[in-house]
Amino acid sequence: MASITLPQAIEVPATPGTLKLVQRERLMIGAHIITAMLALMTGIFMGPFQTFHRSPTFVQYFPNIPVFTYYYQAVTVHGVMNALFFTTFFIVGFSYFVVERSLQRLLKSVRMGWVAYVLMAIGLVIMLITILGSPQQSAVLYTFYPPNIAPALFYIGLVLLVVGSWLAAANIFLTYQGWKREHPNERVPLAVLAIMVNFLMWCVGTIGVAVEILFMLLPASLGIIKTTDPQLARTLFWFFGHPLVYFWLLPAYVSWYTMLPRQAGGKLFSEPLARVAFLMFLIFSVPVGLHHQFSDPGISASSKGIHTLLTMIVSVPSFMTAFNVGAALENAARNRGAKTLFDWPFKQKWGDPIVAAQLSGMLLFIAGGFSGLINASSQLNATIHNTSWVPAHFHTTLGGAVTLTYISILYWLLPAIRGRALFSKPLALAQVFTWLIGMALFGFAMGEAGLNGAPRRALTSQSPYLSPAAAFWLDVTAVSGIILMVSSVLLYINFFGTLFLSRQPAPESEVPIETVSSDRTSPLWLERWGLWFGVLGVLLLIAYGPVFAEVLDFQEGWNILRYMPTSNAPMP
Ligand code: HEM
Ligand SMILES: [Cu+2]
Repeated sequence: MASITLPQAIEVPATPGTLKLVQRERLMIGAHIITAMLALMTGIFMGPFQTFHRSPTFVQYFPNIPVFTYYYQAVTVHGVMNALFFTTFFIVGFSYFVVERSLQRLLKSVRMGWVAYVLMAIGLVIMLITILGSPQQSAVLYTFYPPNIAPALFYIGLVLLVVGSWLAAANIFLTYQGWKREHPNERVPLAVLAIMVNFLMWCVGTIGVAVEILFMLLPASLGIIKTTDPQLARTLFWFFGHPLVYFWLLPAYVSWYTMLPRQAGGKLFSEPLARVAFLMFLIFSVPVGLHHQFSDPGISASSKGIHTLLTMIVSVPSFMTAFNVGAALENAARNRGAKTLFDWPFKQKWGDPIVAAQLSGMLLFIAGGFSGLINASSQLNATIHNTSWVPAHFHTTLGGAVTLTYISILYWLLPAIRGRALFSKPLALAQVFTWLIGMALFGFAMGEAGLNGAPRRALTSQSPYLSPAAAFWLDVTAVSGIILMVSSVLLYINFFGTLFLSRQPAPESEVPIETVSSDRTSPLWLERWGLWFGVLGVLLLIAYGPVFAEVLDFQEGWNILRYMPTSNAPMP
């Protein structure tokens, strides 16, 4: 396993004498990561206040909690900025870094990289202006399907984000293709295989949302069409919505599989197994969207059953990951002197924020993953559907595992790009543990509230029918909100501190990225993308063919002219 040490700038040996260009690369990755963190800052700023507004006791004692007055505006800003903009910017920047570093070559086109960035950034600005400028009209939430219709600019912001991400994907594919041409008989490094899988899956999944926006939402918003079909729109949205969650997760897996073993001082158990896991994500994470629509009428139970089955299958590569990465961590602990059956989790580098953040993320992911299996089974889903159990689930997965892993990446990538050491390691450690405790409490309390009937997406402090048990757990959630607020402040002290105040040079540490695959045993056909696309196509046909036949309602003629959208989100 070769590795490269990181000087002030990213030097890509394959292109000697182009340091200026290389500097520009560094700028580009930096621009993505910094923009991502600014989007997250706007988004998580809302989070604690949402927990306060949902807590009956909190509102009783502090009736005039500041920050926002219209609840759905806050939830929209929070969801859109965190789940759509922060993630996409971070993933694109990190993926560029991984691909360039692993393949030892520059991106195919720096110019295309900037065009993509600018499109996404304009999308971000348009989106923020729209949500802040017209809170009632644009509070359609990050799931934005009809009947609520937002101002056209909301959708244009989204289109720019998606088109930008497609350009980024094309850039990555072309870079890979260039490498493959020069190395036809080599296995691509695992991290790059995973990034390829992630963007291929993203390109397929985003077709759903592109069709929804271009043919339904945008024309409705502009008044070109007067009616819409929420069922069809929801189906198109969730065709995209589940690949979306894996789009967030796979970069975290890249870190767990290809960086954490070395950071923790161990060795990955099996690289071929990891490759198979990523390919399983490619083919199984798209044909499962109906698990978000178990309560939807107009879709047959058999289709829902097929999607349940496929969802259970897509949990298999996650179990494979738990085993593979778990074994790597055990190996790391044995190297550090762990002897007994159960002491290896304690013998990890818990004092290193980069390792601790990922381990904490994994702990949260265990809870989040299992709660996901409950969501995914059609019958159990009925008990938790649209309750606060659901945000509990995705704050331990997305807000916990994924976000903490991105933060761990930030803690080495930002210094590498800025050329200055992380502002404060102890603060970083405190941030990681407060986030772990805060999200664990948030997950538990919101989950309990949900089981006791608290709805999600509701100003529960005002609801007359809240059970005492639900009210209690929502109060506990507000406590988790305070802890998470502290953690967020620590995060941004370190972020801005590293950018502006840190004076130490970045450590000449190794960036944890492999440059050649150490794997000599995986079959090369694992990289036959045409084959995997074929398999995915067949699965999609089986899983979605009947669904679209149902929602498009061919029996009564092609009927999508059923519903008059109201133009406003619900009023407070
Ligand atoms: C400071 C930490 C955070 C707190 C206290 C927090 C709090 C909340 C609360 C209370 C809700 C529920 C709103 C409702 O259903 O009425 C919510 C929703 C949500 N949160 Fe967070 N959150 C935090 C961080 C994050 C992060 C880091 C992400 C993603 C990267 C995230 C993504 C979401 C999403 C996607 C929703 C759903 C919005 C919707 O239902 O439309 N949150 N959050
Ligand atoms: Cu899903």
